Amino acid sequence: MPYSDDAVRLSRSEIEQMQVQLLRSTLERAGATRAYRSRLGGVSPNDIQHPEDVRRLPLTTKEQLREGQPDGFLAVEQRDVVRMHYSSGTTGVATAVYHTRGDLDRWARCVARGMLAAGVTDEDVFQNMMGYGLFTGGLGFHYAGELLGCMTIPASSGNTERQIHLMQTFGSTVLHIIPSYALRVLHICGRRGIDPREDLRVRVIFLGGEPHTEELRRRIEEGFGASVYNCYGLSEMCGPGVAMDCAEQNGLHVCDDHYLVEVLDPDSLEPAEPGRPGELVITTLRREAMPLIRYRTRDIAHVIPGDCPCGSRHTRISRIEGRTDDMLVVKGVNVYPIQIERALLGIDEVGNNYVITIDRPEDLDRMVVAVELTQEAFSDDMRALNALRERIARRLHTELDIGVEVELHEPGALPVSDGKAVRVIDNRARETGA
Ligand code: DLL
Repeated sequence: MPYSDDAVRLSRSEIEQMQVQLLRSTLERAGATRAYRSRLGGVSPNDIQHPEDVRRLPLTTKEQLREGQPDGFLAVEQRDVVRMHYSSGTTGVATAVYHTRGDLDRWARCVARGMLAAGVTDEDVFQNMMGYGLFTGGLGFHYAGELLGCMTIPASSGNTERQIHLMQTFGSTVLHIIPSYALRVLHICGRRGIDPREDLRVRVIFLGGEPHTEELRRRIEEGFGASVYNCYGLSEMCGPGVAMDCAEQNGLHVCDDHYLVEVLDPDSLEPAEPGRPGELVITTLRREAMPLIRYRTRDIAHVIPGDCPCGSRHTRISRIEGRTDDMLVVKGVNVYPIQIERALLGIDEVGNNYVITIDRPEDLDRMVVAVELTQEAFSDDMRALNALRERIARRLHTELDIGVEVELHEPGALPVSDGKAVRVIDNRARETGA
């Protein structure tokens, strides 16, 4: 029997009824932990009559999670824990997250739901190119691939030559990969004279783990000749699988039967106006080992109103539009790195890698954007290169409203990482000794 998932057929009211029941049991489980015992403000499970009653509960921050380490948030006996992951510390603070056997099973089902929606079946060869280990990206998709009956290749990240060899030898049809690494693979294919559209069999790619723009998604689709689906998640929840694109590729469906998502104005902490961006705040609904209530993700997105043509009534969110903590203030202006990517990738001559460096020589902020060009655009013609540099600088100026220095590089010249890309180097704190 092919794998199926009935939860995608739930009506909105069935989802909400389910959320109320699940929220009540989450409250009960969380109330037994050291971290939440005295923090729930006397709200009892019976006070929850509607999913919106979650707002009566306190928020949980990354700092609290850190203070509660290693086991303040643990809601089961340690013998019931079968796995621990450690968050990558995108913001410099790593925290342990625990899972029971049931948690792992539900996690695999969340990811499998998104893979199924993208048309993955047991006929597929699934090459999982995300790091295995403490990072949740690899193992998070691994068991979902197996659940669907795919021939699952635990390739992990890195060793690009071998990755390409695996794709060629086993005819991989589905990939899971970090966006910046997908660009790297395309680059190496180009250098080796391999045309992924002709020479590989990849038809579906799941991207996740780091912010990326629609422009970047399109480049990867074109490069591989495959459909690319976005997958969002974070270690504090399960990892990948909190929300994933469906076949419509017009927003990510949250697994509403596992996660209750709110979008809050990060300043007032009140619900953002419908359709307006705000911070994603997530409550786990079924997690046994480590229930989290109203966890502030710092990720910014908006809820997409209206029904999705795919038929699922699970909440749809936009791609992540930034993080509350990745905003840079340069020359007194707020700049989000993703704005820079959007502007750069809208220029045909710009290749697939870029690095933003900010420093403060003589007490004045300076932002330098180093950009790789495409093979076709890179040449010895200094006049043409200067004109291109000016065009890119003007485009960035229009987008950001500040002057930016642009450096042009040949394809493959800028540093790459097998894991999450390091796009921003801010030297200012170091220079001022702050
Ligand atoms: O990156 C989990 C994951 C792995 C998700 C693989 C999807 C695929 P962390 O290392 O804890 O977990 O980092 C979580 O990464 O809060 C976002 O800021 C960012 N992030 C994850 N997925 C996306 C995405 C994993 N699709 C942090 N788009 C999150 C934008 C993403 N940002």
